[in-house]
Amino acid sequence: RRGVKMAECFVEMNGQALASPRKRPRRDDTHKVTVVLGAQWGDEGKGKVVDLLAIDADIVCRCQGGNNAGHTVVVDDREYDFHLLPSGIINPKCKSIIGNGVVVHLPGLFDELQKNEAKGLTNWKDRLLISDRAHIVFDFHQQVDGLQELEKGKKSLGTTKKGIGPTYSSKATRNGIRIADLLGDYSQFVEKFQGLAAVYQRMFPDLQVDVEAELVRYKAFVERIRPYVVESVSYLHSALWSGQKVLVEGANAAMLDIDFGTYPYVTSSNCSIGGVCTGLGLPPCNIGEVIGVVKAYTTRVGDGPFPTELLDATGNLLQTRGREVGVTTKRKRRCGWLDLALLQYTTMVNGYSALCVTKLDILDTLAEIKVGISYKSKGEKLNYFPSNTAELAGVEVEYITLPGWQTSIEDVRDYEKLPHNAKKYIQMIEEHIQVPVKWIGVGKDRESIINVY
Ligand code: 2SA
Ligand code: GDP
Ligand code: MG
Repeated sequence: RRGVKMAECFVEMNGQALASPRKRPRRDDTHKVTVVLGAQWGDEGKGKVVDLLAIDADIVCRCQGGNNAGHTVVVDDREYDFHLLPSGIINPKCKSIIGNGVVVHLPGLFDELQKNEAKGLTNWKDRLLISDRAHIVFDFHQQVDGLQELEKGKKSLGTTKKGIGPTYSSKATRNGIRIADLLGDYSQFVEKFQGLAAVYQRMFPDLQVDVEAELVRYKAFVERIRPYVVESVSYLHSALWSGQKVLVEGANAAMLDIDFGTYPYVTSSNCSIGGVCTGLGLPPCNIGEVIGVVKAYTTRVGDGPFPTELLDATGNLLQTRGREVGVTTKRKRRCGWLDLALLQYTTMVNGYSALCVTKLDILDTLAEIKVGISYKSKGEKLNYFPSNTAELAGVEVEYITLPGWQTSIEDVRDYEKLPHNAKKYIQMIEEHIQVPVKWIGVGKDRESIINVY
């Protein structure tokens, strides 16, 4: 059939050509979504990048995670922090979808809406959509998260205690409760809730759940959320077919991915590209641009190995200049040099088509900047990213040292006007990773960004 156009193709039966040509049904591989993913341990500035790209989008979707995430958008000196809501919600033209892969704490969602309304968020009621397949995070999931951390003692993961792990556990155990269950026959919801609460009470005798009070509370949520709930797979696909532009906002980041991250010091969802497909019901052929958001240095909040961590004055300087504090928990973030061995690994997993390097301005004052480029273990250079926590914790990092630029780049908007050494820093990333840097963040505000090409 090579060389024969599809439309001219004849269907053959028993070796005989049929008289009429037919149009073959075709796969929707033309309407592609743009994806924004964290390329390190989170807090790279995904919120800001999503806000920038939302200008051209009709729909912005979250596909995984819950209100453990904290995404910041700064507009006209007003700082918005989003946890469950896609950051695109502040664009009054964008619809926002909370996809099936997200875990939703309903009281948290309504608090977040109220707080952002007070800051100026408007007409969200016409634009917010929640998948009926999304799982519900109950307060007891959050309490269990705290109890599990307590039990682990020194080996705790440093979770946000938002109930993310326990809710995804319920989902995998198949006794989780979805939005569709809440909106269906209430007596069945009651049964499921009682069953789930009883399971956790058996596992954690100290857990206090006032089942009756919770059921009254959730009954009130039924009509509050009903207007926003959709079967999001059909909704999204018909939007794509009708030519709408869809942006996907990854939460957390590749190194926190349950499969590819620094397990067990990870979150409980797939925060890499696969989570986009499973968390929204999108086939890989509909994935278009994949933008990796990379902080110009590295941060991590919570426990777990961090090969380029700086436990010295430079680490403190990055933490204070970068205002590296958790958006959800207010914990100080650990800081260190940029790690290209790590970035190479997440590039393999996510297949970035472009990078956005954020917070380059935070490096402005440094005379010299180090960058980790490879790992050695037992004297041998590694050609893979260690899966074993102890091996990763024990690697020796090989660094290169680059000269700093020691001048403020905050007001630069044109790539050519960046200091020579700042351009060298960006070029060095491109050369190592072999992915173009399309944007460079030079400040926290919406307009503090350089569009490189
Ligand atoms: P969890 O709560 O079960 O998802 O925690 C498991 C690990 O995942 C990390 N994690 C995060 N890391 C960076 N940023 C996150 N969001 C907040 C922010 C964090 C905060 O934007 O600053 O406020 O502390 C986030 N969410 C989860 C977590 O630290 C654990 O290591
Ligand atoms: P996210 O979780 O990836 O959305 O990132 P967070 O919002 O948790 O953390 C990123 C922080 O850096 C926020 O306080 C942003 O306002 C800020 N930020 C983002 N990009 C830049 C940048 O280019 N320069 C500076 N100075 N701050 C930035
Ligand atoms: Mg964050």
